[in-house]
Amino acid sequence: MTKTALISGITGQDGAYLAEFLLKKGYIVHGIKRRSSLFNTDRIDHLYQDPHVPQRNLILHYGDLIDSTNLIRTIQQVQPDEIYNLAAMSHVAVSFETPEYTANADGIGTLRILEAIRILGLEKKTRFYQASTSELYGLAQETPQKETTPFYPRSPYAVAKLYGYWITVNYREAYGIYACNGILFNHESPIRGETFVTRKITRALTRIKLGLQDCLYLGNLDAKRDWGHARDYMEMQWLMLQQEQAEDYVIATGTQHSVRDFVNTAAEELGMRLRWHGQGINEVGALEEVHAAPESRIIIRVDSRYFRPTEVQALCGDASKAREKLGWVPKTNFRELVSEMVREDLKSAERDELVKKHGFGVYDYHE
Ligand code: NDP
Ligand code: GDR
Repeated sequence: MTKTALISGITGQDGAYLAEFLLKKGYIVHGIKRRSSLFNTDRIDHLYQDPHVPQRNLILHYGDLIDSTNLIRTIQQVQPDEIYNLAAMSHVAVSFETPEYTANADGIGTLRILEAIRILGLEKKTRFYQASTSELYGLAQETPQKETTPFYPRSPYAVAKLYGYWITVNYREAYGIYACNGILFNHESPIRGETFVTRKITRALTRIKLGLQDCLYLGNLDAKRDWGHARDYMEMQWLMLQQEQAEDYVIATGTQHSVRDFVNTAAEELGMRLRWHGQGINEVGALEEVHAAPESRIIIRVDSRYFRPTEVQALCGDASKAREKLGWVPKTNFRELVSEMVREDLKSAERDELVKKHGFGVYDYHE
């Protein structure tokens, strides 16, 4: 029987990969997208189907996690077998500037969907996936972090997600809803948002290489993360909803790299040789690119505006439970991830280079 899934956050990185994955599995996929003054469906344009086509298997609905009536109506219309709650204000640094909105969308937004399931009497029909995060561990109490590691959130984003995590557990226990938390560690891809550090690096270095940008400004170069490929993590989200019992799982690669390692690996992929000046997060560090220019020049600077009031210094996950119970292992290693991101950003930088060569403006926006 054909299954129906509803994805909130379908226009985001994970939403796009998950929609593609579920469509390949034969699902009818519904997605919630926000109204925006510009088209915001770039990441799913290759899956898009004209609304005038009668038998569509990808259907988009306008909506917002801060609008309960909209969520209830959409869920009532769709009657989904599975809901994947991926929508969130997902940028940790921005959450310090918009803490109330973040709490509303990321915390209470989760409750709104769970309540909609209850109000509509779908507790036995609809399975629920919550996009939880390694940021819950924050000031990590043990390394590597697993399902039983205590939480210590370090940002308004992480605190909002903590509420989302526990309300999911609570609705599972209180009302018997099949509801799971995937505690996912950082996962990246060529369609990662441009202001997350990995994409910011691959995008900037490729543009610097082609002379489209002068300098990349970064914050804490010593932060360490467990970076995986987003594509590898999507099957897990689905698998979690196909088990007999709803449970929570950590998804991670188990390897850790610093922001500095990421920069070095991306530069190597581009054949750029970097010389580092300065150490640590409190100094103004500068890098010199000694390959492309006749004289060496500074191409990366540390800018304290990218430091966070409270930082998560290091995270590394232990996904043994997912491996043992769900048979999951990540397919892409760190080097392959960086290489793919660099390759894709180089292609788009080359397109911009061509545009510039023909006399049109190419603009850069530093957040
Ligand atoms: P993105 O930021 O790429 O996508 C977020 C999505 O949520 C976008 O579609 C965005 O819409 C939508 N959205 C934001 N606010 C609202 C709102 N109020 N109502 C409805 N939709 C909204 O995030 P990712 O794809 O990377 O992450 C997916 C989820 O997984 C998020 O919940 C994130 O917090 C979580 N997560 C991500 C990890 C990662 O490393 N990527 C790791 C662990 C958890 P729009 O396109 O209009 O902005
Ligand atoms: P994170 O990802 O906060 O882990 O959240 P991000 O890429 O933003 O930061 C990772 C680390 O890099 C440091 N950093 C910088 N970060 C950004 N964005 N920009 C910079 O210039 C910069 N310089 C250094 C940060 O301080 C941090 O330590 C991501 C999001 O996808 C969340 O939604 C998700 O829950 C977690 O991953 C797991």
